[in-house]
Amino acid sequence: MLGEAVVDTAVNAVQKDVKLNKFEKFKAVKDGLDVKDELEHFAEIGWEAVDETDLTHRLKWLGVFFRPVTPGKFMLRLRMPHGVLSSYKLRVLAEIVQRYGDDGSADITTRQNIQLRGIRLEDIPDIFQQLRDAGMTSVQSGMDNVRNITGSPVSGIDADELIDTQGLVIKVQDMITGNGVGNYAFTNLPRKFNIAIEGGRDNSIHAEINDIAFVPAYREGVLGFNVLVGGFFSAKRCEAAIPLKAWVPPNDDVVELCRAILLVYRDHGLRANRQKARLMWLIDEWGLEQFRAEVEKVFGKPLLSDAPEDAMDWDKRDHIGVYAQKQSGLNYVGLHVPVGRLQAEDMFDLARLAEVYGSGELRLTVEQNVIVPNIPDSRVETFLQEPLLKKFSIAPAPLTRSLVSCTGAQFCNFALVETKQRALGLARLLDAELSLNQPVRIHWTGCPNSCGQPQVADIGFMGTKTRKDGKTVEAVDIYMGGKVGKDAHLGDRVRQAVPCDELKDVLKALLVERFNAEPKSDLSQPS
Ligand code: SRM
Ligand code: SF4
Repeated sequence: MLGEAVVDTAVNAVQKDVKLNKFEKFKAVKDGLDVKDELEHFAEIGWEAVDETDLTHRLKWLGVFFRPVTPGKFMLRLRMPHGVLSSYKLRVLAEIVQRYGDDGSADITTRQNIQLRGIRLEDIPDIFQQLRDAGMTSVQSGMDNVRNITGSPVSGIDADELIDTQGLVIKVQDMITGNGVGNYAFTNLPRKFNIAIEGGRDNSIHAEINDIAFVPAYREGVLGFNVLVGGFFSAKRCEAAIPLKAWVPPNDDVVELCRAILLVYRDHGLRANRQKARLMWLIDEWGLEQFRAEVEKVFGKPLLSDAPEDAMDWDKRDHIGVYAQKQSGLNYVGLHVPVGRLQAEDMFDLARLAEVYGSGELRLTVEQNVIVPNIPDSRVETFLQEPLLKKFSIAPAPLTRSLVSCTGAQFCNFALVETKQRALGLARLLDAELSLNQPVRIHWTGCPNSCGQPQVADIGFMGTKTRKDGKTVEAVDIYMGGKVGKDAHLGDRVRQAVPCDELKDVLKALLVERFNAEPKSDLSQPS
């Protein structure tokens, strides 16, 4: 844990900066984390009476998001390090959303995490107690904090994995959040911050789009991690992470290097213009060599040079279906959750399946799906007969299978278009009309913030508006060429402002021309 002295340094660094943006100003007045002591009071006075900055900004430090689209019904963003959770935890979350009836639901996010919907502010003190009792936290999951830390969803069960990263991810989260209770050392970063620790061969978590990514690499025969820095997406600029030219062994050096980079970012990151505040902007300003040298100073010992190449040499897997684990006689089964949306009864059912057939554990993927691990060979067939697998299939059609979508207009006030239902409707329609011999990864994002990562997709859609027949209508910019897995790189925008009502024909043509889709010969024939 960091001492008071370091925290003071951060505050001074912020206060010395003369040109602060409005977010920096309100953070300087009161730290976002401070609202943790006011929750009972907020619950008593009701959300309408809460100070506006506390309501719309500071509560996000606790993972509580006011939704202007559904005032009074909040979103609660958890932390699910490595996307691993127990049936017990999932049941607690199911009970929380169940009490909100039709307003209550949950989403699996593009960072292997869970967000709950329909939450009432007056229930937050009670809900936080339930989370604490179940060993969960939502602290520092929004605004200028480190987001959920991602890792391979099959860590520890994948026969081909290089490093089991689960323990490391938890240690890094505990360092950043003060073991889940909140840590003022890292609650005033210049901007949001993403960390990923990959231990598999297939770059399962899009390492390249994180502010810090650890990727497996052999250095002089020893397995550890090459370190990448500065990856991010924003409305203004998208960059893949670049090598820090450093290698660390898979031990506490990972935690200490995260700490060092975060301290350098916190104390020197740019705070004048919020559109130019992510880590890469600091690396640009200083140059990589200076950035690396400053990090090394805080790290407290020389950084080793990087390994000549990383060890991610596989195409990316989606984990949907039945797979043998490295533990003989056990299997993991990946279920497809359409656009990540869960209802309370789905969550109860998933918890039951994990207990009855597996070990009670569940895993989440950045494709917004669920994995049930540790199912014995003898139980797989019965598991596959469970009614929930009709909804959460192990063999979805190719377009539906690889679909990812951000929240969109249903709950997000940044959204320029509705995403989840439109994405699913279109995928299902074209799955019915076209034969494809490969999945096509389609990602939807409702605005240029890129939460749905259209730049990593085969085909990405980014919400926008356009004029058609004298009216403003919902439209998308189209991205193509995102490559994932080994040699990942970002896709580019290839078309602008295609009205959504023309999208079916446009997408169909793209699938035929570029992905060898063929019209199904007779749509009236049952398949
Ligand atoms: Fe995001 C803001 C949802 C992953 C880039 N993102 C938001 C907010 C909080 C805006 C808001 O207050 O309404 C959205 C909440 C909507 C809601 O009600 O759900 C939101 N982001 C999401 C999620 C839920 C999308 C999803 O459906 O899965 C993802 C939650 C991840 C998590 O568990 O923490 C989510 N957001 C991402 C990603 C993808 C990733 O991390 O791999 C990105 C791009 C990568 C990156 O950050 O570099 C992303 N979100 C943004 C940005 C642009 C950041 C920037 O530097 O400009 C914003 C806007 C902002 O921060 O100002 C944003
Ligand atoms: Fe909201 Fe835009 Fe993020 Fe989608 S991409 S969740 S619309 S901020």
